[in-house]
Amino acid sequence: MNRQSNAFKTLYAVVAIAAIALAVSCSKSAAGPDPLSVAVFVPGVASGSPIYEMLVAGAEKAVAEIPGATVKVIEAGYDQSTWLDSLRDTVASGEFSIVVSSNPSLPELCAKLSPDYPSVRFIVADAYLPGNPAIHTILFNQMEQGFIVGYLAGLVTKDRNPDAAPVAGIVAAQHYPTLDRLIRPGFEAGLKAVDPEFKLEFREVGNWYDSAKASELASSLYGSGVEVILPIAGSGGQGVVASARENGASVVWFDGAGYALDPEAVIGCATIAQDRLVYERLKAALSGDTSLYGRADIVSARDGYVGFDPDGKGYAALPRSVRDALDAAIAGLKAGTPDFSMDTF
Ligand code: RBF
Repeated sequence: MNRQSNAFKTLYAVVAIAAIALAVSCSKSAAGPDPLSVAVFVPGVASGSPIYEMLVAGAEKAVAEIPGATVKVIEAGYDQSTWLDSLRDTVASGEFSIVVSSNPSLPELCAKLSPDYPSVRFIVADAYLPGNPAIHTILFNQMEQGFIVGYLAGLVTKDRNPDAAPVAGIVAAQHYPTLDRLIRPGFEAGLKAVDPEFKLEFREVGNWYDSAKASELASSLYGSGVEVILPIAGSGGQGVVASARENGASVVWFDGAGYALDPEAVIGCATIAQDRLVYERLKAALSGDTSLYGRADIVSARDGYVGFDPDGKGYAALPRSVRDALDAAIAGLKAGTPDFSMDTF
């Protein structure tokens, strides 16, 4: 009898302790992570990819301006098959209220994890997913961005080789929807606005870092008479620049920081204001603006998020007539001609 009542006492004690532990852990998760704690999730490696370097810079600037806010940068590396697990580790740490990222494939991963981590909010640039109450996405109108450098590539090619069959190149890491549906068609539209006879040569590297392979692909294009190539290859794009330098040919660059790679080979850079965009959206979120979530915005040349950086030696060295024609085309684009505006993607 005595032994039995002791056993019951022990059982009660165990149940009571378990209940207290459960209550404590519940109250902890109900309180949730620090509302000013931010993770910047880089799906790749920041160095060498301006779109990611600007993501980090924009987020750090926003956090620096909000008293008490903190930021941690997490680089997930180039193996896309590991991104979901890295993102899960990030949100499951319980450390972060806001995860900021940039990549077209990210919203789907955020949407998968979100139901299990309801207190976490996601801001994803360079992406499009409407209607998820935990996720804000912003897409750049990259048809405009492609058009700007396509037009420049067309002008320069015709200026240097007026009698040759007009051709230009893209060296891309891989196929994905924004490339296939916006960047490439925009680039082609720019070329054809100069001369409807333009042909586009497209080559695929297979990853976002192999500059040796990108350089090989570029060299064979330059060797076949291509004058200007657009790399969409992350840090692999540096191989295209190296090949252009060796072949006395040219590169048009995307996103930002292009001229720093080579003062002569890089003749133009179509920009996105990713750093300003990330700064603005994260600052709003940290200031308590919850209206962002659920929204999928599209930003464009008209509102200044897509443009052109003229401040490079390679651009300054182009003939005046080419630069004037590009200026006119960019002014036209901002005024809506051609009209690449889009409400959805
Ligand atoms: N762009 C980069 O500059 N660096 C990268 O490492 C990179 N990785 C990407 C991975 C995936 C799966 C996808 C869909 C796109 C990636 N991009 C990367 C391209 C990026 O989203 C954007 O389209 C280009 O930077 C042109 O603005």
